Amino acid sequence: MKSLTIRRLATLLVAPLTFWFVPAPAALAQEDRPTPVQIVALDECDPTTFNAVLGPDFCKNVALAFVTPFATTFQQLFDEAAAGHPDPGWDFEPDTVTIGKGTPLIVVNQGGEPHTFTEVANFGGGFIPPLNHGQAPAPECAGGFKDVTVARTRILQGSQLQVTGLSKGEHHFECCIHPWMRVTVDVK
Ligand SMILES: [Cu+2]
Repeated sequence: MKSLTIRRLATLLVAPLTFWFVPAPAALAQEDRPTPVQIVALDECDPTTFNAVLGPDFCKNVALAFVTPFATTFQQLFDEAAAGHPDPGWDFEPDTVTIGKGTPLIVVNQGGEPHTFTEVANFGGGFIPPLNHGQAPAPECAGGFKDVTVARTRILQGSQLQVTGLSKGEHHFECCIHPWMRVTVDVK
C-alpha cells in the first residue's frame, strides 16, 4: 500500500518532467543553424579619470578600479600607446578565430567603455591619432563615428554585435578607437 502510494506519487512528479524533454518545433529548427562563435572585447578603463575627460558614465567600473593595479587611467592609456606598448588589457579575445562559412560571430563588450569591431582590408591605426603610435589610420576607420559604416560597428559597454555573412577567406577586424585590438577571422 505504502509503496504503491510512493510509486503513484513518483509518476505524478515525473510525468510532467518528461514533457519538458520533448523538443518544441522551434528548438528543432534551430539545430540547423551553426552555433555562433563568441569574441569578447575587454578593457580596464579607470572610471574616475576617463569620465573626468569624456563625461559621466563613459567608463563603467568593471575593472574594480578601487584595487589599484587593475584599472588604467586615461593618461596611462595614452602614455602607453605613445610609447609603443599599448595597454594589453584593451583586447579582443581570442585574437584568431577559424569558423565555417555561415557561422555568425557575436562580439560582446565585457569592458567598461565603447569599442568598435570594424572590418578592415589591412590593419592600421584608428581615428584617434594619439593612440595610433604614428600608424596611418586604416581607411575604414578614418571617418570616426561621423562615418555611418564605422558608427554601426560600435559596441557599447555591456552590449553585443553580431557579424554574419562573411565570405570564405581571411578577414581582419580592429577597434577603430584602440587599433591594437585586432582579430583575424579565417572562414573555411
Ligand atoms: Cu576599443
